[in-house]
Amino acid sequence: GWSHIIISHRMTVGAIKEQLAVVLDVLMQDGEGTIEELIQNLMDGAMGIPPTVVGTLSQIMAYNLVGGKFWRGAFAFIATAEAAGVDLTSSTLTPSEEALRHRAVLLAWALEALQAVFLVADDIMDNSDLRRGKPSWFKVPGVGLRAINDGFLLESTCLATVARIEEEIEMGGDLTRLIQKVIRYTEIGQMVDIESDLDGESSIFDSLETSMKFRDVYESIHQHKTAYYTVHLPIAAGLMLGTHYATNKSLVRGFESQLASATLPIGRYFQIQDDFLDMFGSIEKLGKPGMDLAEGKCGWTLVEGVIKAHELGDSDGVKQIQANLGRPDADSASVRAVYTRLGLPQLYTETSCRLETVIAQAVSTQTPVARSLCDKMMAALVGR
Ligand code: DMA
Ligand code: MG
Ligand code: MG
Ligand code: MG
Repeated sequence: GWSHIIISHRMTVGAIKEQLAVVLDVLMQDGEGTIEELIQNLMDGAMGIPPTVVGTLSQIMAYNLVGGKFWRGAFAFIATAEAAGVDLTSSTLTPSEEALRHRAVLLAWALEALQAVFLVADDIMDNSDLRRGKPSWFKVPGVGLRAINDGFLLESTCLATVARIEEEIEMGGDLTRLIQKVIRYTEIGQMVDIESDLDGESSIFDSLETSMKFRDVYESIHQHKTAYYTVHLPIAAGLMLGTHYATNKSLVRGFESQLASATLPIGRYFQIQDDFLDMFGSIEKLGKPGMDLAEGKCGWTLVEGVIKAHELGDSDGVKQIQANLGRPDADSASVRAVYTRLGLPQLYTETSCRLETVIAQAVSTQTPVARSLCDKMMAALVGR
């Protein structure tokens, strides 16, 4: 399993939790000031903007950027620091290290703004009422579908902030190209996610053979909608910024595909957890309701659940899942009981262990800094 590998890299679940707490402190130190700066970047060149608009923007950002785990931002910060070889959480930084810290904080918030766009849109598409324990942005009274433009603004906030970092230190556009690529893949993933929604009529219920075809579909969805922006982007973006600081050079061409051989499986691991917890986690802990059954999501839980039911010849189980899939009035508790009878929680543990071995292998071929970052990401995920 992963635990001995984490230990061999001297990164334990406890250690990463401590580091994340320290980093989050730094990132939140002047949250209001950072939001103000994000808004300045967004508004750069715009004229005659009423002050109320700025006030609304800061509400949008305070609501949608804060209150989550801030993992993506924290990992971008850690990656920047490790690539630069500077402890950016230290209280004694030189002026040039201080400038790097400031940019690492902005990068972290920019990536959280991007995460916020995807969540605002995702909750509209998935019909989710709750996010991070409070109403989804489009469900907030008075917001509704203007959330669409708010989402565009959050995306522009990310791009404008990254563009500014790149201009100031002459990074040459690598970071912007990376983010644009990641946005594109995430959008494609969300498109495939929506298009692949299933209901009781789906061929997944026909036979073991037809159900197995859906494995490739959810793997592709996971890779595109989640792995790029959740795991690959924070690490790759931080590496770009920190490396530029340390060497005044860009990373070599091809570094990203090498990195992706580890970050993408880690991202798929993340989304398998998300799919599993959608059915087996608690709303209190997750801060969001499980919508995947009612929405008919082609995810790990449904596909592996139906495959297992076919394998075990549990036609009653197949029928129960079929009767509830894609229905707004879906009875989660009874479907959860079917999944439990089929041994899905055990399968989840086995699948996670197997994927941990695959990931450990991919991580072992990375550069030392990338290896350390991937280990930390895994330690954080294993412990969640
Ligand atoms: C997550 O999909 C992907 C994006 C791009 C937000 P999801 O609908 O499973 O996310 P959640 O479970 O958080 O609604
Ligand atoms: Mg979704
Ligand atoms: Mg969703
Ligand atoms: Mg989910």
